[in-house]
Amino acid sequence: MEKIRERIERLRGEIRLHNYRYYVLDDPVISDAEYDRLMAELIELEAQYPQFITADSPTQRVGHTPSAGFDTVTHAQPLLSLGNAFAEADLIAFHERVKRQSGKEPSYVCELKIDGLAVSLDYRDGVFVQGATRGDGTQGEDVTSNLRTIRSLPLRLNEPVDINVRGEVYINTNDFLKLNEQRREAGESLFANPRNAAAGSLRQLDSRLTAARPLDIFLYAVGSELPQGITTQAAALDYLLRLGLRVNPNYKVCASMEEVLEFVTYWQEKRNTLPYDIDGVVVKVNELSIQRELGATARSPRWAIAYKFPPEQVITKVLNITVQVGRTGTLTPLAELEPVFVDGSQVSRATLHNEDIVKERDIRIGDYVVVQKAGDIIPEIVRSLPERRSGNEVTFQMPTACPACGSTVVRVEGEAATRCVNAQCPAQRLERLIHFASKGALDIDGLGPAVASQLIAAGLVSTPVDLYRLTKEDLLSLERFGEKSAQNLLEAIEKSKEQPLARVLFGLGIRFVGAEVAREIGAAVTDLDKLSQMTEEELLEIPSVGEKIARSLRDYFTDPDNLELIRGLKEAGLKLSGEPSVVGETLAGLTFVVTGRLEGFTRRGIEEHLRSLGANVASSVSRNTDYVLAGEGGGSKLTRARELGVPVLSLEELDKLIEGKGELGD
Ligand code: 3BD
Repeated sequence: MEKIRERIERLRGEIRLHNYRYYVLDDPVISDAEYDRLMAELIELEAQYPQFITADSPTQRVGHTPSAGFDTVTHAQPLLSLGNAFAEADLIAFHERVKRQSGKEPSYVCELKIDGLAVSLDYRDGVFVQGATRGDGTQGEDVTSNLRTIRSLPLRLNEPVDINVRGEVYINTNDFLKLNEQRREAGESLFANPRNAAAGSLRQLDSRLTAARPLDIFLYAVGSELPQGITTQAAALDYLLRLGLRVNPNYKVCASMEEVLEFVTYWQEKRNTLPYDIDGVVVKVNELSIQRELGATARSPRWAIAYKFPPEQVITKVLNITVQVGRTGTLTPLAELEPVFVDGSQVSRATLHNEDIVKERDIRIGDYVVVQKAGDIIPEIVRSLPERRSGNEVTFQMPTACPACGSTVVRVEGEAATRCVNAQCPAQRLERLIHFASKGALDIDGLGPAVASQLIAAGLVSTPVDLYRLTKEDLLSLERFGEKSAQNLLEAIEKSKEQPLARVLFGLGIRFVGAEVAREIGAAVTDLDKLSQMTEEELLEIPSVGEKIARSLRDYFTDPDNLELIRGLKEAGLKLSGEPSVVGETLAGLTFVVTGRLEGFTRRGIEEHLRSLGANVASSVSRNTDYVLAGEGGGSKLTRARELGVPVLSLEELDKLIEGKGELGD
């Protein structure tokens, strides 16, 4: 018996070593077949002698029962954020600040910024015991079983230490393409990019599914006390590697800021040669003593900064320019593109905004164009390449009739938008319904674009009022609806009757009445009937309501169809009354400073929005500031934020932050 236990131990030791050689050092010393034989023998022995199975055995990577949800884990040491640099000047300013605050001339370690998901791993006596997602930095989700399936994550380290390490879970570009190909064949939805695929995989409740996903990991930091004698970040990375953890080899110790800038420029150009996505470079003060002197703000260390690469620009061809009809009837030209990968996801269409922009940028059907992603998500055409024209390109003409209903379109003098003014236009009806049910409006779960089209196509719904007359039989007559999904949708519709006036008002989709303005109106006016009878002068007294909005509201409430709609909603039992704006908790305890122009918001509007989510809004940047929300033209506040290492967010990043807090996950 003792012999068998020894044999098992030996096999485990060998397999661990080969895992390390293969997954961590990328330098295997035996063939796959030999490895498989060792593994097969271990599996066999453990099957015969289950009393010898231990959790850190290389056979024990996959759990068995899917869990109901993830437990919350409070990180012993919070996972900090990183301040951002977008230009060389930001890195130089960072360097100056480091020198000034520490009185020393540090060296730096540059690391590639892996575009994955930050995780925290705990080892006790060298055995992997728990792993969690970063979450909000303070609390994350316990994804231990899923992390255990990652082959390059050692279940036992080379030394029996107690340690917390941080790293990034990601998926290789090639593995991502293969995974999506498999999903396409299986008729499953595709992941937009490797990052989303990694996030979706790590958050599977059934770790057997995770095990089938090609997740990988790089470690870059120690969250617990480091052993004596390790005095630099470079030595810490070396230590991680010695323990058996996977460290990205492309880091560099730089003696000066010039070398840092060289590293950044080099990888900005060479990022496409890597087998995984990176979105920048993390620059860290190398000397731990200087790191300690500099310390951290509430959110991020003063000794590190993330340089974010500028958006990737890719050339592709405009196959066609089509026109989409929005909910207010606006006709938006859309470029249909030859599909290309930009910053890790496939792009096949880009908005051209309006007629003038198409003219200004001289974008023609058949043109080669430069595409980039604006604010991370929405692809945009930067310019056309007239030098590549063949002469067969076709200039775009805004149609004179609505492509959805055929009625004449109008363009008001001084406005960029061309609009279909037929309120009965089916395309508008659909968009209005989608908008009515959307998250910021009535928030009807399960009523997205696909279901909305189904309802309209089946003739069951034409205006939002019809939603409240839907029966279970109606829904069951639709494809893909079962007993359960029908019941859920009816319940979601019923629940939406409780939504306050502001949301209903926003949901009506009145021109120029965005979520912010609707909130202001909802706080000032007690019910919709009253609002519908207010004169332009009275409307102008509401905060945020200027002449343009007042006129739009008047126009809306003069239209008999709209009055009919409102009557219908009232009869259906919607609350339709105002209530003092409710303060949410999503951003509770966080202090924001706003600077620059933020598209679609007035300064007051955005501040209100932040406050409504529980945030404090301050007027100047200090050590107490958690985030600076910056639009175009932010000046001294931005500089100050960078000096203090306060993270700077764009509107898109704010949305992501809110989403991340509202519902953890991808
Ligand atoms: C990487 C913080 C410090 C230990 C704080 C200096 C913000 C994601 O490759 N070092 C890296 C990478 C990320 C890092 C640190 N080094 N923090 C690092 C990092 N080589 N990606 N991150 N993170 C990790 C984050 N994640 C989600 C939401 C907000 N912040």
